[in-house]
Amino acid sequence: MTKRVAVIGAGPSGLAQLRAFQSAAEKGAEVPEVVCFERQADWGGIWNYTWRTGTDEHGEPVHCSMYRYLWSNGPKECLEFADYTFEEHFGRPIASYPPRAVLWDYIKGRVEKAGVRSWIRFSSPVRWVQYNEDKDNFSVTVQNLVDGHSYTEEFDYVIVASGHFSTPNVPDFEGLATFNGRVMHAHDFRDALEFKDKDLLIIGTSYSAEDIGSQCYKYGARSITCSHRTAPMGFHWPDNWEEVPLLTRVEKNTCHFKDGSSREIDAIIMCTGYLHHFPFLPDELRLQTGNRLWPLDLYKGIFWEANPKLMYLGMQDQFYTFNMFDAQAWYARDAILGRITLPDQEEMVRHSQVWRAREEKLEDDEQMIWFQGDYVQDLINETDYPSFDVEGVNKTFMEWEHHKHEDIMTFRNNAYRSLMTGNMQPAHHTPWLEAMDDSMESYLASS
Ligand code: FAD
Ligand code: NA7
Repeated sequence: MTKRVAVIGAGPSGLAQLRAFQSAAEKGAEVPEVVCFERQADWGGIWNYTWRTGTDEHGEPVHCSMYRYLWSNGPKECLEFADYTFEEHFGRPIASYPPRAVLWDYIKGRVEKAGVRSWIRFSSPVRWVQYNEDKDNFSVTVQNLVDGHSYTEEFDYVIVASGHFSTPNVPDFEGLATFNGRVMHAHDFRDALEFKDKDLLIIGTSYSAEDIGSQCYKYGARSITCSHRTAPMGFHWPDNWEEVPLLTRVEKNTCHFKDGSSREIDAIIMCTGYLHHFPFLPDELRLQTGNRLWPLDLYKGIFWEANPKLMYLGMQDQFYTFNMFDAQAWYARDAILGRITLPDQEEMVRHSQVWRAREEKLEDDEQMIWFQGDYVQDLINETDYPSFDVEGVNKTFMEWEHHKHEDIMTFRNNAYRSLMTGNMQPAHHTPWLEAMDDSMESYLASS
């Protein structure tokens, strides 16, 4: 009987899985029936923008954490698909830090070409997954949001590709209930113009803090104060930007910090990260981890060690994104097709511990990038995913880091060489700080 594979989520990771199976089928392999369940009405995961926050029209939590005017936070040359280049999609080289709409279009282009949309059931959140010991398979319970009907089907394999930057981690701070202004998490941030002429407090020091702060600066915030728990970001910030220690207490509009200083603040945005949240998985199948490069319990960063018929894609913290999800999806596919034999559980655990021990010694972003590059290389060595210059991608990431430290407000004006086509990409027609229109038409216009 034909095997069945359930893929949960049609974001970049889930779509990578569909493309992996389709590409094997195209080359003549017999592939299982693949059914992808997607909660949203369209594909692209977090890149599928909505103005909505909170709950959607069906009462489901809104998945989108992206916002207007979001431009890629790393060079597109580092995330390029090895089997579908930007030049193939856009017909020519384009600048290196595309806005969200351009990247969404690129993600969609590959899977439209592959013709896998019919494999996806949209508006279909997975509600529960249960392993059936007697049949060695899974029961997957899904709700069709359009007609409200719930149903259960059996699958031989389940691949969790539901993302982990959607359920906000929201700490509490003393006195917040007295604050006379907007308090929100990055997940609900949509438009920097809301904060024009405001004194803004941002809590956190990672990508969301850096980028949301930069957006608000670009669109006219009066001042930006960034509060850190561990260490400041340390970039060369504009004059109206300051880094302070952790918020300790709020009294109406006065925010007090750990060093005894205080500021008058109009709005607070918590850029405090996200939770790995899988309400559809029972304890024995559920990954429990923080946002890190090597979560435990996943052999090769993919296979649930206690039951490797359950797989996870994209659950790591990410420097590498789209092409890492591809590397994982091709590997998962080959395990399902029997082209790769997995070791026993003891060996899987031992293997993961070796990678974790290495991860724990990493001291800075550069080391973390080389680590994740090694991981991607390790995966692509064993499949027919088109081999690409991982070392070259690492070096492009190094340039990116260097450009950010040179000037955090101009790093997006740089251009890089595609590691897939070898072609140098053009600089964008307008410096990022002056480019207010984030539409695809504007980005692709020649001047
Ligand atoms: P997602 O994109 O989150 O997709 C998961 C999908 O699963 C969603 O469509 C969701 O609806 C679906 N789903 C969830 N639960 C269920 C369920 N129970 N049943 C059915 N479907 C479900 N990466 C970059 O490379 N460059 C960037 O510039 C960049 N910027 C980012 C900015 C922000 C604000 C955030 C939050 C992330 C950014 N990322 C960026 C990282 C981003 O996470 C990845 O690019 C990528 O979207 C991850 O893909 P994914 O498929 O794993 O997860
Ligand atoms: P990250 O990268 O997981 O970073 C979370 C940040 O939140 C980090 O600076 C943490 O500081 C900080 N944090 C977490 N909890 C607290 C509390 N309680 N108090 C103060 N600060 C806290 O999440 P991001 O949203 O920035 O990035 C996620 C993805 O979105 C990323 O891949 C980008 O592509 C876009 P810490 O250093 O741990 O002290």
